[in-house]
Amino acid sequence: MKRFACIFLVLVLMLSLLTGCASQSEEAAVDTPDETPAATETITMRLAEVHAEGYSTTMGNREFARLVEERTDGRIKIEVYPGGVLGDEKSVTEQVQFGALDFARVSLAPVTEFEPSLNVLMLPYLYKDGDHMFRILNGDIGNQLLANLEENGIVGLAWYDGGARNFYNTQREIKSPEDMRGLQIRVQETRLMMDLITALGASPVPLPFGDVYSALQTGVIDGAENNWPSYDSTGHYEVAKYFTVDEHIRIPEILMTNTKVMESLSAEDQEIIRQAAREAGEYQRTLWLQSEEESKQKVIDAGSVITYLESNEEFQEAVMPLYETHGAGYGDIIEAIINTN
Ligand code: BDP
Repeated sequence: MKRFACIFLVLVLMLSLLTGCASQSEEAAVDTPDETPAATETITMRLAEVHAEGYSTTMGNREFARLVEERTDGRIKIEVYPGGVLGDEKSVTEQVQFGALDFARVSLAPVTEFEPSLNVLMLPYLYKDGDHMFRILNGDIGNQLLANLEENGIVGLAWYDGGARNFYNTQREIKSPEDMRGLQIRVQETRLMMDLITALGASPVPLPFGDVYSALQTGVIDGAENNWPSYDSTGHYEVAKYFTVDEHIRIPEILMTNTKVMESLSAEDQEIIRQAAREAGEYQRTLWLQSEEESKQKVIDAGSVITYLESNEEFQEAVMPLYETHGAGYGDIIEAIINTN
């Protein structure tokens, strides 16, 4: 009996060694440009998006998929899954990192949990405006920080616009940080955003984007913060009518993939993907600027109480400690961003 088991074990071992070799040679084949998927093979990939159909980022993703399919003569199909059906942003970021998902368009916030150096691109009151942010993202600083992401198995393909974020709540007009005291404010599930709320004297409640509406409605939270189009598209304006234009932060948004997914494609297809993503990013930004205006008008017409601040100095002062905590070690980059026109 014992001998039998022994022979069996040896056989199993030999078999596993043999199959190990086979998959290795397959892997080697993937690295050889000539042996990447045959030009006629059709590949279907998935892209995750939390926003609904019709939102600018979803439309950008659809444009990305269209361009890739067209330029590869239908060999690469990208299926876009909007509305968070593949998971919240924290989860899809992890899925892309592990290679379980091909693409995701997310806010940079969940990505900073893997690569903290990216926090430097989302410090409060860092950019003068959206154009300034895009000059940084598309310049040396943006490229350098994106390269850090590759060490985590993630390839950043394009930047999308997410505008400036503002506070809104169910309770009262916010005219100064003083008015935020005691409010429970939902934030994205990342340290920097939690610290920002604490610095302003309110209590942060980290929650996935899709849970915010009901949390506002049931009073689990008093408020949240986001850009005009998200405040509109999610219907948050229906339940939290006090909106303050404090523009405390601009968080870049990113279309990303996994390094192994990219490496499994021919150099030519990789370039098609990169180029299509860049064009989709530009397209999204055009749509973004229109949607900001449209959403603003829509929520005003629906009765939101919009508070414009004479100055946001008090907010700026209160959040400055975040430059120490989250920007530590990146003083040069911060200075370079501030000094870029
Ligand atoms: C929106 C972003 C989206 C984020 C969401 C949030 O477009 O990527 O998930 O905010 O606050 O503005 O979670």
